[in-house]
Amino acid sequence: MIADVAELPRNEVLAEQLDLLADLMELEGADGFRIGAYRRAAARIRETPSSVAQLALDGKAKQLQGIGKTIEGKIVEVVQDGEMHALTKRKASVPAEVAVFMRLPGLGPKTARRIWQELGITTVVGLRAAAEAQELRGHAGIGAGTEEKIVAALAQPQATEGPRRALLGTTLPKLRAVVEVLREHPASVEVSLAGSARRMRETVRDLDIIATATDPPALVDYFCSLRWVVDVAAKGPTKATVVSHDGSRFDLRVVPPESYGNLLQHFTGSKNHNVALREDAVRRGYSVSEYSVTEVETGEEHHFAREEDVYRFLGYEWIPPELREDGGELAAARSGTLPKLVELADLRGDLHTHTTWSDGKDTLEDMVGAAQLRGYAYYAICDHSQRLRGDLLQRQSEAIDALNELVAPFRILKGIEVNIRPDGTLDVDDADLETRDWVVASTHSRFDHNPTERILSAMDSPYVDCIGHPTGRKIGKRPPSPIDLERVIEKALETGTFIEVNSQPDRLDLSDVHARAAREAGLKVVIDSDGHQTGALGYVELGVGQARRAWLTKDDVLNTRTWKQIEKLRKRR
Ligand code: DGT
Ligand code: CA
Ligand code: CA
Ligand code: ZN
Repeated sequence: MIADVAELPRNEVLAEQLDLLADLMELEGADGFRIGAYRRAAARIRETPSSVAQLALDGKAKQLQGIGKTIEGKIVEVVQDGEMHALTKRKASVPAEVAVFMRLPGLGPKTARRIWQELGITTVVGLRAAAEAQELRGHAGIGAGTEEKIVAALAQPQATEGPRRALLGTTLPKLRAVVEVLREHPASVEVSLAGSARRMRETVRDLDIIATATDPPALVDYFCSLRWVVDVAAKGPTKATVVSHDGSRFDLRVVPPESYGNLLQHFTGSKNHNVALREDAVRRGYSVSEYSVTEVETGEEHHFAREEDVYRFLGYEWIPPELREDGGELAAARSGTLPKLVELADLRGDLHTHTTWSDGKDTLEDMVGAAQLRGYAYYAICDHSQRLRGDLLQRQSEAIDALNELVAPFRILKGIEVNIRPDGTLDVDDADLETRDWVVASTHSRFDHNPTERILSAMDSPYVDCIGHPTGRKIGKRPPSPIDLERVIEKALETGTFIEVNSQPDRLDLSDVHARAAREAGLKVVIDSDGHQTGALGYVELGVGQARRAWLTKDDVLNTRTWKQIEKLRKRR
């Protein structure tokens, strides 16, 4: 029998299992080729927009690049038997926490394996004790320096967490997969994400889930026994904290249904929002706790099953989670003046994307197909200028013309992403720029060299429509270049240039704070994916999240309009 699509394991779940299999094989010392193959398959599955489990059942998963017969077979096992047998076998032979060792600073799979096999250490607690007693140095190829790093890393309360704050874009799919799995459990009633991920913060520390259940301990047990859990850091009858094999920490709280609204409100935060809400409540004679709102005078307690009712009772409109940062949202919600925030479905097209004509991973045809599936009306191909020298730009235009005939009325725009050189000039001449429907200009080198002046000078070009990733930051890797945002916004308004919110998970550039400044100055922004593969077009959800955190409405975002309207709004060429 073919299972219903809704019951099939999600792509993220399949990818996690293949990654865990690769981790465990690496720890066992298996050969590198198969490990690499599993990791590549996991990456491919994450990028695939349709259900890979369904494709595998239909015998079509092998058509995906990087997935062969063997891996397709493993996916079918997950669907039909509820487990991947090779993974079950390895989980029985490799102690679960050893997978955590290999993520500690200075340790890779080889050393992790030697710690386990040569020293017989199989738990994080055991590793910490050995490192503190200086029993590791001189063994398993570990020197004093590495041992000290292990001590330092494990001394932190969240030692096994991996990088301190993970990117929202990589975490959100996992969190949603967990929420989905918990919803399927018979004891669960309501399950919601909470915390910083619900607020769409660009990075998150730990992942918060709130649930109600007919049998709370059963749901907590189930949560702790999920396949990818390598460590249960804390567990009680109504809550637990677990660590996944990739180091993410998940907090689950199961709460009484009658207080679900109170608790969801509390655990969504932010802390600053909650503090301000409570202070405001105190002034009005109420005391707000995780579980209830109490009238101070009478001592009467109010519990709310719905979050909307917590806000309403306290005299506010319901506040979208993205706004809950104590940035004026409480006052606006009290006076009924919250903005109507832009939504993902408002976007009518993507104005910054790549193909295999430059460094994209998917072809023009595939990218356009994926854009059509998203329901867009227009779509700009903005391949990198340095990859379109000679007659290539002209040849790409011809390819776009030909495809446009087939997809009309869908409109493929001939865009380009040009480089802003260190001296502020563009690396494409005006005659070529004139042939483009949409020009994105970006800094890709020497980020600290006159970043503001270079952007201002690019905006002077009559052909530049939009500035790409204005600060050039890579979250956790490269700091934003110190641009003078005020001058950039002013010049954008003066020249009729737009600025993007680049939705790549590690860019989100403009950031929420910068986008809010743009809005306050009256500048419209473009939310685009900068997608280099079909699976990346969905990143605009993250850009929309930042835009909502920046209080942006539909009107503040240029590409909520038709292409015709955009042509009227942009600078004259
Ligand atoms: P994160 O995990 O650092 O990315 O950020 P959050 O916001 O998810 O923070 P987390 O997980 O520590 O706590 C979840 C929510 O619980 C937080 O947003 C608000 C609430 N909360 C936590 N600690 C406090 C507190 O000390 N006071 C108040 N009023 N609320 C708190
Ligand atoms: Ca959190
Ligand atoms: Ca938490
Ligand atoms: Zn790009």
